[in-house]
Parts: sequence; C-alpha cells; structure tokens
Amino acid sequence: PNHHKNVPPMVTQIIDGLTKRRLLPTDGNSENRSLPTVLLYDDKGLNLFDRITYVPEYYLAECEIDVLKTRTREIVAEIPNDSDVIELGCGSLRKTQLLLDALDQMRSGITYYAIDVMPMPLHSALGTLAEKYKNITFVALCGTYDEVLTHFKKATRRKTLLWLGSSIGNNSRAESIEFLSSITDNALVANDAIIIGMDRKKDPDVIMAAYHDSEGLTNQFELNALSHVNNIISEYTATLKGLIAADSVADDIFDVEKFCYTGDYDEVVGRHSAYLEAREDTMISWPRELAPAVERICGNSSDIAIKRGERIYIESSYKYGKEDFEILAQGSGLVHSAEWSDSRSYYSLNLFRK
Ligand code: AVI
Repeated sequence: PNHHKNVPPMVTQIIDGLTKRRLLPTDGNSENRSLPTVLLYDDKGLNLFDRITYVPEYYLAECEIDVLKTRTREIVAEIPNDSDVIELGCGSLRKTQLLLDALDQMRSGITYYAIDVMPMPLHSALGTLAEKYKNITFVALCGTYDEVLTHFKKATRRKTLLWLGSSIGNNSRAESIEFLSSITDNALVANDAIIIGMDRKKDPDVIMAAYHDSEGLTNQFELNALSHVNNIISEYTATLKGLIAADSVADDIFDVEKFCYTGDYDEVVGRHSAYLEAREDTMISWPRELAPAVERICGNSSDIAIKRGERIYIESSYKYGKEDFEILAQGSGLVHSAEWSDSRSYYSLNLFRK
C-alpha cells in the first residue's frame, strides 16, 4: 500500500510533464505538456540516433568529422604533452578516434578519460582503443558529470575537456551557462580548456531538413520516446502489482499510432524544437495502480484528453552564432579562444579556456 511513496524520479517527471501545462521557452505564449528529453535515449533511441548521424541531411555529424580531420594539427597544438583529455559522453568513437590517431602520433603522456552514465558502451569501447593506441592511457569513468568531474579539480596535470556532437544544443542557453560554470568552478584550474562541438545558426531550410530527414529516421526517433514512456510506466505498474515485468500485460498510457512528430525552427532564437503531436483526439489513461502516485503529483488522477493538434514538447536543439559564443563564455567564466569550422561554416569546434 505504501509503494507509491517511492515513485522513481523518471516516472514522477513523466506524470508531472504530462499533467501540467507549462510556459516553455519554446512556445511563445502557449502552455504545453512536455516530456523529458532523455526519454529519446533508450536502446532503440540510441540506435536510431546513431543511424541519423549517417543520413546526408543530418549534416552535424559529418561536419564535426570534417573539422576533426581537417583541423587536427591546430586542435592537437592546444593539447600539451603529459596532459589529460576528458571526454564528456563518449558517444560514437567514430569521431574521437580521429583525435586519438593524432594524439597517439604527436603527443606523449596523454591519458584519455571517457565519462559516461552508461557503463556498457564505455567498457566495450575502451578495450579496443587501448589495443590500438599504445601511447595513450585509457580510463573509463562511469557516473554523472557532476559526480565524476570534481575528482579532477585536484589533479596537477593540464587538462582538456571534450564535449562533442552538439550535445550542448539540447540544453537551453541558460542551462548551458549553468552547466559550464559549474565545470569551470569545480573541475578546471587556470588555463584548462574545454572544446565544445556546436551547430551554427544558418539557413533555416538546411536546419529543417536535418530534423526532417527523407528516410524518416528522425520521425521514428522522436516517436520512440512515447513507446519508451509506455515501457517505463508499464514496468513500474507491474512492480506495483507485484509481478515481474516480463509476466505483466502492458499498460500502455499512449496510443503511439495517434501521434506524429512535428518540429519547427525559430530563426530569431536559433532553436529547433521537437514535439509529439496528436493526429486525432486521444486519451492518456493511467493504470489503476498508478492513480495514488498521479494524484499526489497533480491533485487528481483522471484521464487526460489530448485534442487533435495538441503538441507535447520533447526536445530543443539550439544553434549558435558568434555573439552566442561570447555570451556563453562570459557567463561561464571562460574565454572563447578558437573556433574551427567546416568549409561551409555549418558547424564548429570551439575552444574555451579558464
Ligand atoms: C544529440 N543531439 C545533439 C541531437 C540534436 O541534433 O539535437 C539529437 C537529435 N534530435 C533529432 N535529430 C537528432
């Protein structure tokens, strides 16, 4: 009977986002329901995102690889011998290897730390790398950035953080400043550097195409978040019923078929926003076992009627211009000291120093 007192944080966030409409930075004057962006990344979502990085319209990945290939010497020139290179979210090693190739040849005494919240990708990736690069020492650190990064404050070696893949774009500008300030204060000493992959403001058509690829992978990627919600909720409901998840009948709260993905680009702000839009009127019905938790979070546990055309916010992808680099640097206690772009200036790696 007291199970519902310990509702997992993600379940709480899902209930909260779906039951309350908020004025989100993205929506002008309208208030929307929302889902946490992390819901895009279950196993299926990670796989779909990886496939997105290969479609021609999603220029971000290709551009970042291009920059890492063509500007390697300049990048490596900023990374001294006997220093630590620390990658936040090891992501796809397809691109990190380009840098490791150069560091292995041109530097000595480099230790490469890969930080990720998920242990498995770290483990399998680093074993292979250690074989390949004999001059580099590899360390995998599993945990949140906050947990892990504070350990570096006392380190005496110079360090360079890497935050690639335009991950910064999925935070609001204020959140990015908050995150970088905390890194600056808790993990960096004077002269330490952070290299951040950032998508540049550009022709809105180019950006819209990147988030509406012709293979429909983005569509599958965004919609998968709803299936992920269904899985999280039905697994939790199964534990409330005292069943092991595998034995339970799914209690899907979303009829995924009734939704489609829509996205738009705000050229003034420099932000693509992704939504899950109802294609027809539909209901979100809470499983009976979940009612007490829903009631505690939002005051009642009645079903939610979603009207055709209502949009549930799921993701922002912020784009950066010259002025935004400066605002970010100043707000975070850093100096923007280099920008390396691809030939079209679609995407850049930016060096910030404390
Ligand atoms: C992971 N992140 C930087 C991607 C982006 O571009 O915002 C996620 C993505 N969403 C739709 N396509 C790709």
